[in-house]
Amino acid sequence: YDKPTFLSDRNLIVHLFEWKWTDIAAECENFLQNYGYGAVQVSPPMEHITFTNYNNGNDLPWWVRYQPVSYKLSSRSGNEAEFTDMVNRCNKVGVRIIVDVVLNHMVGIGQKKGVNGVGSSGDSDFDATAGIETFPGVGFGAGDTHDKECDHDIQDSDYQNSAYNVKMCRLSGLIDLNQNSTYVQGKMQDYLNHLITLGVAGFRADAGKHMWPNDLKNLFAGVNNVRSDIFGPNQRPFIFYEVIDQGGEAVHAADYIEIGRYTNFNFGAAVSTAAKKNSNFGGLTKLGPGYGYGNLDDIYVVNFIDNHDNQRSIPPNVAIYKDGSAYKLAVGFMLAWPYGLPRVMSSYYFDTHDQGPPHMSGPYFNTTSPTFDSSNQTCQQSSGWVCEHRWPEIRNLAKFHQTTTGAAATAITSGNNALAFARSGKGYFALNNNNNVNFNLNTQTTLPAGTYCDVYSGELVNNQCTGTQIIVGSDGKASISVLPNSIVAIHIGARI
Ligand code: ARE
Ligand code: CA
Repeated sequence: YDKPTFLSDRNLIVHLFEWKWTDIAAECENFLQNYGYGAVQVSPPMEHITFTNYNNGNDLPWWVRYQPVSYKLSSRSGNEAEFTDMVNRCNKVGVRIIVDVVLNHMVGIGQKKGVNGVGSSGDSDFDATAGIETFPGVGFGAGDTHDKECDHDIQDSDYQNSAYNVKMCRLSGLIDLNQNSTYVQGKMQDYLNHLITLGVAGFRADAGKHMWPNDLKNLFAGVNNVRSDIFGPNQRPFIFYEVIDQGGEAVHAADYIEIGRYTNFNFGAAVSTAAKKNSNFGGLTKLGPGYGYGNLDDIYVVNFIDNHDNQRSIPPNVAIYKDGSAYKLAVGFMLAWPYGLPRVMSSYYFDTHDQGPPHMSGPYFNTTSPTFDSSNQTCQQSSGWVCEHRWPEIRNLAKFHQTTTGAAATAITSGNNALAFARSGKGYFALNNNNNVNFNLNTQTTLPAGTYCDVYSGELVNNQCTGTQIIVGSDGKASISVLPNSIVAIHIGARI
């Protein structure tokens, strides 16, 4: 389950948070396939709760997507026909779909609206039916939950003291399902197999920390192989679990590595601390297994700088799109340094925690599409979408990531708030996190002689560099000067 079911030189996920299926299909065709993005993590596709009166009827929070009403493929992102078309069109251009599956729970206690589909209306938003726990769309009732074991919320102290409570009690009021029951497993297997039949490549298991690894093992053992006509024979789905483990807690990410990968929150924390100048970036040249708590072997981790939850913390303890160059340095390093499977976050602009994606007015809050600037392929801010994955520095480092697949990090130079390394024979990367001084290198790049385009300050267009040029001599050496708070990155795919 830990082997990505992606094209072999596209080991990179982009999380198109809250995007519509129709927009993702177009994005695979028009953009992602050209920049080495191998898979899209999509928002949960199942039927979810909906409100008509949230924020005076002006918005629908993004987190309704994490409150399943049924496993029908009908959500704010689109319907089943649109979902199917997206999977087909993305697969056709070699971009896989990873589905965020919410298996830990159903809705928040007392929040049952939406039972007739996302477009339904009528009930008051927080209806007074607390305790009613029937989900006819799936066939779940109170007996399929953990009510008997724990009918209250997980307490903050439980995270330190009780793995049992973390798994058996309610995560912020969400009705907790019993994944140990073969009946419950069967319903979930039907859902997962339906997605596999449609051609998806794998899953992000939401709230993985709140389910027992052994139950998950049995649950996924009953899930089919991914489609052989797309992925080849006998391939298991790729699975990673959302397990937040930064040390000092009762549940450990290491408990999940037999059954897939885990979301490595330690990586984004370490890189963000350096990017925000609270530690020496030069020290990150050791980032990998053994570097601080929780950074397990390469094949077990999905790494990322920020995700849709922690980018909303106040203040975020990780770098996010609002941090400008610090964020570009953090994501740039992630894409250049060979450790784990990276995931790029792609957001919409937000001011408040709950704010939903760009949308039309109620009652349906239909999500509106990103629009693009034809001169530089970025998303127009006026459309409300940030599209970090299209930022020139990030997309070109995504391409660097693709071009350097499999090449070891060598010729490592660690400076004061600066670092540089080669990706043997394929690329060279240098980062300067100082405010005032350049980072000057006269270094072995391991690259063949030639004129290379720095893909951070520009790119290769019509056989010319739109940014800085770097000359590599016949001895493989080059003089490189990295400006403050910047990067120089060259690779064999962007050479004149
Ligand atoms: C919403 C409302 C709540 C309400 C609830 C039920 O905000 O006020 O009680 O509905 O009615 C998301 C949102 C939640 C939202 C939920 C359901 O973030 O605000 O609740 O959807 O709509 C823990 C978990 C981790 C989880 C994070 C958020 O371990 O699994 O909390 N992350 C995933 C998703 C979220 C999603 C859910 C799970 C639920 O990525 O987007 O919630 O499906 C320490 C611990 C962590 C802990 C963290 C925060 O770091 O180590 O384990 O994470 O604190 O508590
Ligand atoms: Ca649970």
